[in-house]
Amino acid sequence: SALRAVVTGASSGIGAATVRRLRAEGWDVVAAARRGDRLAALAAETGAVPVTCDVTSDDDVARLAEVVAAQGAVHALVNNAGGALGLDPVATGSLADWRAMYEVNVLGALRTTQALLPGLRASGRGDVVLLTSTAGHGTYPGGGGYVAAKHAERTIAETLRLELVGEPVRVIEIAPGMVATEEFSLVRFGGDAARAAATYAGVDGPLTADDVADAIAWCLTRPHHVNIDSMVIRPRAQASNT
Ligand code: NJP
Repeated sequence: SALRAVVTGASSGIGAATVRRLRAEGWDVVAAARRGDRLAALAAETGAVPVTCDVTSDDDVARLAEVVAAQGAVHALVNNAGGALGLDPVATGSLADWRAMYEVNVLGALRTTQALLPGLRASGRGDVVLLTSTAGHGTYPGGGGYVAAKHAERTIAETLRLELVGEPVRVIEIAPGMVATEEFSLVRFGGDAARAAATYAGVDGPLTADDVADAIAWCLTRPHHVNIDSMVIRPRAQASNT
């Protein structure tokens, strides 16, 4: 029978590309995010099972775990829900923005991982993927709470991997640089996707969501004794951690 993956933040960007890629490779996929209309369209297109779920909600994540358990064995959780909600200097950054970034990037990934881990262990072939960032491998002025949250998420990945040694669950960190998604255009270009695309058009452009989905799928399809601990993927032109 097919392997089954759960992808959070599946309604756009890297998450949606990962759902498409895994479906194309024959996986059963549960696609989770808050925007139900987007999930319904993705489900109609790909055959993924849509679950409306805010990863900052205990109830929503518990329900997600119930839906997944009802589907059968689970083999991969892709913790992709996240993003930068405000980029400000440390001196003036809003505590509300920092809190929100920790809620989704750090505690959201933690909550979802805790909820799905029993199923991933029980299947005998589990993977936990965490989408961090090049921002989690350094820092930059103005990166603020996003940098801090991605460092925290990365540390969770490192620690969990050590804690799971001897168990049939791998932990894989994927750290992309600039990716041409809605988040990217919103944070860098005030939501002007056309200007974002024009600025980065050509060979020195940002990664595409498909580039990152390829990397995720590659890590997931290595023989299960091979753990790709951490993969940093940047566009060639990106020299810094921004
Ligand atoms: O962004 P975007 P990306 N509960 O905005 C969902 C990291 N990254 O694909 O809930 C559940 O297209 C949201 O769905 P919805 C980044 O930090 C990116 O670029 O319906 N889901 C949407 O599907 C993030 O961890 C870049 O609004 C929640 C998805 O998250 C990951 O890549 C660079 C949610 C975000 O999709 C995917 O981001 C980098 C919640 N509470 C790292 N809140 C980059 N783009 O340049 C949000 O280094 N979502």
